[in-house]
Amino acid sequence: MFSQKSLYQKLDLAGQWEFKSRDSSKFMSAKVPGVNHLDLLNNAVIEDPFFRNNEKKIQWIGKKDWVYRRKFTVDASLLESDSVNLNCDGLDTFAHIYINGYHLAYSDNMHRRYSFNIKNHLIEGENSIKIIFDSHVEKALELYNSSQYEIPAQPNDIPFLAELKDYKISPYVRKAGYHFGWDWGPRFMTSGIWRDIYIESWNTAKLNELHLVQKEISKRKASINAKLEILVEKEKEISAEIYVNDELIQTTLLTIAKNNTDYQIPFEINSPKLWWPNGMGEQHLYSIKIILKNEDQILSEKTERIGIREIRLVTKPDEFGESFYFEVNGHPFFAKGANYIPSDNFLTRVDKARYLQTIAEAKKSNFNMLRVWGGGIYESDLFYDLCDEYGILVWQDFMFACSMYPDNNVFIENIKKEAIDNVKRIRNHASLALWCGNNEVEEAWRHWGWSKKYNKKNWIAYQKIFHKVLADVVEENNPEVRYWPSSPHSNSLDEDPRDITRGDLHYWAYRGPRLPINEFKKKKNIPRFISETGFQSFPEFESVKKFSLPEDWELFSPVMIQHQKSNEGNSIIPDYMVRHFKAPKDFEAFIYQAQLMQEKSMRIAHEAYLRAKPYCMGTLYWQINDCWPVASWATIDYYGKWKAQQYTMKELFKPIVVSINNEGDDFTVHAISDKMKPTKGKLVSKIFKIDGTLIWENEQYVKLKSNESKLVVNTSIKKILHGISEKEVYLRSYFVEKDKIVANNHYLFVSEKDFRLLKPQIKLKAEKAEKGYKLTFKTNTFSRKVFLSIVGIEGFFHTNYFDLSPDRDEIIFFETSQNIKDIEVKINTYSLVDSFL
Ligand code: BMA
Repeated sequence: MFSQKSLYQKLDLAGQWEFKSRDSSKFMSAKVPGVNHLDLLNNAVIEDPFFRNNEKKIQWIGKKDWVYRRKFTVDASLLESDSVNLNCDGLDTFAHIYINGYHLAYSDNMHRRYSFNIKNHLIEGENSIKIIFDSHVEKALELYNSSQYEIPAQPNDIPFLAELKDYKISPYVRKAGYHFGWDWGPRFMTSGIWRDIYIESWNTAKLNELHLVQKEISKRKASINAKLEILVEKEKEISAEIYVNDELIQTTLLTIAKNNTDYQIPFEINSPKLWWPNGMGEQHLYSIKIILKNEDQILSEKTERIGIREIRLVTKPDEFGESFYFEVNGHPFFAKGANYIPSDNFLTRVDKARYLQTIAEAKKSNFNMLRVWGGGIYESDLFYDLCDEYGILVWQDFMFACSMYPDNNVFIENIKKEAIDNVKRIRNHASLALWCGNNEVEEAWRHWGWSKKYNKKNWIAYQKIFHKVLADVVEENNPEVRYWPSSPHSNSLDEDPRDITRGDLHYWAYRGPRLPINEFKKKKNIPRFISETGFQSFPEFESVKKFSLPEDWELFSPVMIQHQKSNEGNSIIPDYMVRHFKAPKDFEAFIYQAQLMQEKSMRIAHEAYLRAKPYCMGTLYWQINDCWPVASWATIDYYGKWKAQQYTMKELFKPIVVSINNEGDDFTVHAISDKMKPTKGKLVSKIFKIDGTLIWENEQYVKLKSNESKLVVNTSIKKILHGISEKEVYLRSYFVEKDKIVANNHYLFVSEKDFRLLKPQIKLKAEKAEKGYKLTFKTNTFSRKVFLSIVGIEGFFHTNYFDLSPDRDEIIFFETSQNIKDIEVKINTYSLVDSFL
């Protein structure tokens, strides 16, 4: 990266290390970045932690101290530098760092980046580094016991699993919340060097941080203020060269002084191309490089990639309460997406391919936003880079979830530094839309009985951390991005966070009293912005097979229970299924129906949110991904398989949606546009008998404004049916734009269990196409939720779990790099009727 003349050097310490538990005498090979569970797995000390009940068997790992070490060679030129630092971008968590036997530092926050001056501790030639990780469990217990009052912890911190009695230690430790267990996640108390570790040396000055603040954006130019944080070793006049997409556009002289780290250089980009979220335009990105030079010697350089855009969260009083919507480059838009949790319990397994898959699939599913949820991690640089490239905005929580937190100076200082580190690291990304203080902490205090049960000092700490410390960090380091104290939150601590007329809302109220799924669409449950709601299901049967054995294939087997972390999950899912579906004939059918149940409830919810536009202006459902194979709210399972709901979200997040609803005797059809410009088309609605006989037809020309939800059809079903049973008919509505069907929806007027499905004969014709196969399906009778699968072949069905109507062929693309002999025979079609007949 640097030319010969650079005075900056970097010595990477990643790669091969050795490790052992402190009480063992034998070192084994380790990989850095990594975590001890993976190193133990690679050395065959433990079995796959995700298989069957293995989670229980390896809780001992968190109770031990772990030692990591390696040797490295330093040459004279590095030692002669003005400054030599050891940088640790991620240590999980309580870590003693030794250089050549010298105890250099102790760190206690997995979310922070540390930099230590080590110039005086290195020698020319061979050196050693050793990091000892104290047991999280032991260390956290010390902190737990030193607290003067009880701090309520997230309900999924399951201490008994680790034989910790009822000591809930998670609030005291700055380690990813989900590592302690969650209602979709196991408890694995990892230790290790989980992000980059390297030595860097420089002379005179180092460009430590670069903040690119967009001042004014017009068609002609974007004015940008480059704020430089420079670590100065020698006072000098140096030059700063600014490159835009590798072209030198400006050189500025800077007089750097030892007592000053902050410098500013304004510059301009002519005729800027704007950055837009997915679905609204292109994702133009500019690479901005700044090189600090002393005459022709390079001192230090830094590159950041930005998108020219303005993002605002608009919260202003209106006739209903207060708006809550995002605006990009002056255009309000409906936020479409989901919550994102870390994609593995062992974080270093989430490699480039895995990130790329998730973000590319979010784009493919017409998302424009993801919420990085507060019980995980501040994501990797790669995650945000991909979000920039794919147009996925990021609602970024700080890493606090469902707990109260300590209020002592050491803790507060620690989280402040954590917040500064991460705000500085993430703030230049085009995709960053919002900083949010925490997940459900205000909600927990006010609605989970905590304010009555626990010491009020918890609430004082809350206000300090989330209304002062973190708010100030954002104000000082990233004032261009809005800070929102909690999710859900209304607009001040005087208001109820569950207020549906302002702020964001998590809707989970159906769970306790098990309210009917139609509750989702009731006006009283539709907020201005839904930042969580969801319904649990299981990964598809082929995925279940990967973590279990045939003897486990039963809902209440010990293994299936181990892979269901919500204590009410296995009773909620069947409870709702019996209301809507006929009894499944076997375990595979059960899993398939559970996915349909999830899809059905979330379709009802999301169609209602879309119909309620522009009152409601966004939905980030819970949750897109899993961190291990489990029953959960995820719509894509741990192995990357899409559940039924993911396909539905892809449809419902399209620019045009047709939504069907019925209350009482009437049914309605809405046409909903998410486009930035007005559009027009034809809305066709047809009611058929199961065998495809047309009973009723309606065609309407519709003009839609930008972001409009329009009621087009409102009529009585009884009048149409003239005595034909509702159990034998279905409605198909579709929107035609320029001769093309752009949205399509099917509707039953009764529950699936009452619908008179017949065994269909589904015919498939497959033709080879570029990158896969074109599949044409025909049926003789209406088929509900056709699930396509093909065992043993890597590939992706662009549509799945679809309704197939005899009046029309369904053409589906199967993407695969394989040439498949007899594909028509190998593709399995399974529809609702197969799950009970
Ligand atoms: C939400 C999240 C998580 C949880 C999910 C499902 O409130 O914030 O805490 O996993 O509910 O219960």
